[in-house]
Amino acid sequence: MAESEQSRISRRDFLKVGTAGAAGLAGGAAILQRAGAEGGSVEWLQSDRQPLCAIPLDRTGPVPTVMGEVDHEKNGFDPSEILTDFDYGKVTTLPSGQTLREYEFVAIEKEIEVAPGVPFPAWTYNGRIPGPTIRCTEGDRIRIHFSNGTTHPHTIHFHGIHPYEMDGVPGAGPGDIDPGQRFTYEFDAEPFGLHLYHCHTFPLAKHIAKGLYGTFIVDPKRGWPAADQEFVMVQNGIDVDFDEENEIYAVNTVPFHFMGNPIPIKVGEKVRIFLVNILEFDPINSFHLHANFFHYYPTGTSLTPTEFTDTIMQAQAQRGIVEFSYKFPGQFMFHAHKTEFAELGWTGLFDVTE
Ligand SMILES: [Cu+2]
Repeated sequence: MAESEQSRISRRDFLKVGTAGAAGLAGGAAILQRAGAEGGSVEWLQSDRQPLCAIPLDRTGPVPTVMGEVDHEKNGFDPSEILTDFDYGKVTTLPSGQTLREYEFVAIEKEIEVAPGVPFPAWTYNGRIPGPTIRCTEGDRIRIHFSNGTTHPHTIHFHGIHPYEMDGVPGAGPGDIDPGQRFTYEFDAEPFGLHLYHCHTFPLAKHIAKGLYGTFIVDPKRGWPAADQEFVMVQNGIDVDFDEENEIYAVNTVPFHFMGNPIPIKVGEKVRIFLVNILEFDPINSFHLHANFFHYYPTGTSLTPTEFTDTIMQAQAQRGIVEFSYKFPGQFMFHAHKTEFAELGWTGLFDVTE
């Protein structure tokens, strides 16, 4: 093994710490144990390469989880609120009768507490990861006033159908939007479905991994079939120590958030999840629902599901609509069935009650 490889602490070393102990770690990760608040063992995964990377894990329950909560208020967003935080923009009507939705987007450099005690120097749209969930109807005119308040060039590249100069890539239209500059992206929302947007400045992986992405929902003209609850879940990960591997995985950024904060639903309610995968550095992600099956609509571009299953996978930028209802009450897990990701944060619970 090359010296440089020996001195690296991979995410797999993080995983090993919890099972085999620290003795065999090549990279110098240390495990510190102390008594947990409720008598259990708490492990602090600590890398001596990046001293800030210490994640307190509680393995006393049936599944590992993070101890404590991040400061959602200071972060400026809460993963639970992102579930239902649909942004319909400032709505007016154009002379043609077309609905116009306007949004203000600002790229902001901001430190985000991605896990308790773990700061991450993020690049964000409007101070949050993921950025605002844009929600509109097929055929609406979308106008995004974008300001770059950071020290690096950025863009917004939307998935969807739009003119070349609105594609948000270097060389097209205004290309990179430089620090302090402003540009308005404008296009008609099509096709209906579940889409996303992200920065497309190079190096692309870095600009995405730092946090510049969000969900873009285009409702069909006649709407979706009725649902009792709708949730946005953005599958992502955080490369805490900048080694181009993720150390933690999540939906809506904070690992294990929905273990400590289960999502309440009722038996028989129809639940719709807008599920997006923006995970950088890993080729695939996946979603598995416990004790249930769901209908899956890839990209949300058809009202007819392609699958009735309990597990789907998504490559980066793939997304789809997941619909189900629960037959029995209980606390049911949902998680990546890439189980390594599940144990590094991509695990949550639905709290299903009568
Ligand atoms: Cu960027």
